[in-house]
Amino acid sequence: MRIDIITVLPELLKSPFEASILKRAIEKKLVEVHFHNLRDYSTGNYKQVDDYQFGGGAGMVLMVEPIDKCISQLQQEREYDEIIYMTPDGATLSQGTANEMSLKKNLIILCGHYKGVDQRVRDMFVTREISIGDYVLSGGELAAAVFCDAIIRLLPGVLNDETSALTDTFQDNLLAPPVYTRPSEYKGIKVPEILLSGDFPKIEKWREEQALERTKKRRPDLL
Ligand code: 6GU
Repeated sequence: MRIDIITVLPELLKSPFEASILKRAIEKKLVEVHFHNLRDYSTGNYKQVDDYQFGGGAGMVLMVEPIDKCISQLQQEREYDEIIYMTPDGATLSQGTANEMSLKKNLIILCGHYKGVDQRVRDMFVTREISIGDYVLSGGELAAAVFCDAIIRLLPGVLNDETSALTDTFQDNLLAPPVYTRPSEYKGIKVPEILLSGDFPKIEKWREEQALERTKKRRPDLL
């Protein structure tokens, strides 16, 4: 998989890719992530990438021309499966969307900023608009990092234990069951006996029940 991220703030976006699972995925060449500073595609002497909105109103809008130049250049190099615009008015990201996007080969992710991008960018290029929840961030960069993490960890070979993404919360529209590690008793609180029993079919059944119970209690909307 290859991901190209277009942003006015690459420095805000880079560090999540320099640690832990994402770093290892890149080192293992399971994914390539490229950052494109929109300012490098601006025209004119002032490297301008944003401007006031027509009709008046507070807040700047990212201009169509630099984004067009950047996307068009990328599209000359390869075909993209999706051009995704990160925006709070997009469709809320779900595990299903993450699963679907993890199967794609080449993605462009465009990070909004200020009041967002000129509507013509969305009309001309964008194939999908994604939000990470009903609250507003200062820009699409942190949302893009969240989105990338959600898809990269699903790529084959990224997680050590290949099955572990399958038991994640949300993978069956259920929350994950409780987990424990040593010691088996801490300050008088014991790990549920069944987990120490070695009876794996029984343990599996217990986990399913716990997952269902937790989901009923905390997220009945998922059922
Ligand atoms: Cl994708 N962008 C911004 N700016 N705010 C958000 C978001 C995205 N998703 C939730 N809030």
